[in-house]
Amino acid sequence: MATVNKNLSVYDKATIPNANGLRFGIVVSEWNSEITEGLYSGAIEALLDCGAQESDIIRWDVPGSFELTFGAKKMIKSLKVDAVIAIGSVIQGETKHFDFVCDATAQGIKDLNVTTNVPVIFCVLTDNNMQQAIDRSGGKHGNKGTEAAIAAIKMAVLGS
Ligand code: INI
Repeated sequence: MATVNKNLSVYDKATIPNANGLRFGIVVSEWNSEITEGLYSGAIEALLDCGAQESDIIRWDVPGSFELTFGAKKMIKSLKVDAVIAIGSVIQGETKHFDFVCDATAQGIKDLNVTTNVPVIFCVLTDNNMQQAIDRSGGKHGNKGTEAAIAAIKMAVLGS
């Protein structure tokens, strides 16, 4: 059965590998920056809480979620990172643009996971409205950035 309203910020530290010595890249979309900055804060806090060093976390910004794939690809090629977190927020508007951006972003990140040896974590909120995004970037449903950081640590260890 699907988990209903799982709080995205809850994790059991005892079950998470120590992230000390692992290197993380974080690519952040500038669109809906009030949301993506909340996701970034959640991710950073969890990485540090689990033992990652600040000097081992590299942030790059890209204009929108559509550009996350290229940013993550370039990061994997230019830097030695153990995992990349791709952070974005796409909010439904009046046109089909939402669907194209969401599809391309999800497919692009999936393709990187298939074709490179560095895991790329999908930390992209795809919401019907701003309130849903607020609720998931440090609001009542927790922070998807936290969930993404925990996934990044687990996948970095799996890939190392
Ligand atoms: N990009 C987002 O990250 N979120 C959005 O909500 C959004 N909307 O609504 O248009 C968005 N569009 C920009 C897109 O990601 C690209 O940056 C743009 O198309 C240039 O390639």
